[in-house]
Amino acid sequence: CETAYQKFLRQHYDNPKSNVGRNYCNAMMQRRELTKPTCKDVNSFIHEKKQDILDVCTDKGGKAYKDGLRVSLKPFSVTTCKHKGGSTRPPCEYKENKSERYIVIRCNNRNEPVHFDESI
Ligand code: T3P
Repeated sequence: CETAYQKFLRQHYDNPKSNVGRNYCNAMMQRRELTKPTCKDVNSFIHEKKQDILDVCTDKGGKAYKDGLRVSLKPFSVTTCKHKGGSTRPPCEYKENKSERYIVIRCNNRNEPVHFDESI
């Protein structure tokens, strides 16, 4: 079954950024199974190398932030998808915002990311 780290990758890792047609968020949220049974409200995809994301869990690429979270030392390319509102049942309509931001994540005791908290 899916580990917390595998779930993090499914939900938040997309490098290089997938070519999925007109509406990146509508396609990716469906493809990564974030629209069942209801539309996930907010979800971010990171367009950086897997090792660079892992490094945020260590001193190499990250540092301690509040509440046991970690923040990246450099800005990452991130697309955040936000549900447009209306019905929370599929089909889900998202707007996208792509920018360079510091990512805030939680890591497990094996220094793997398991939760995306926010980008700042
Ligand atoms: P998860 O813990 O499965 O990674 O905070 C609730 C969820 O919203 C959490 O899911 C992460 C997600 N989220 C983003 O992906 N990007 C954001 O910028 C914010 C604020 C939340």
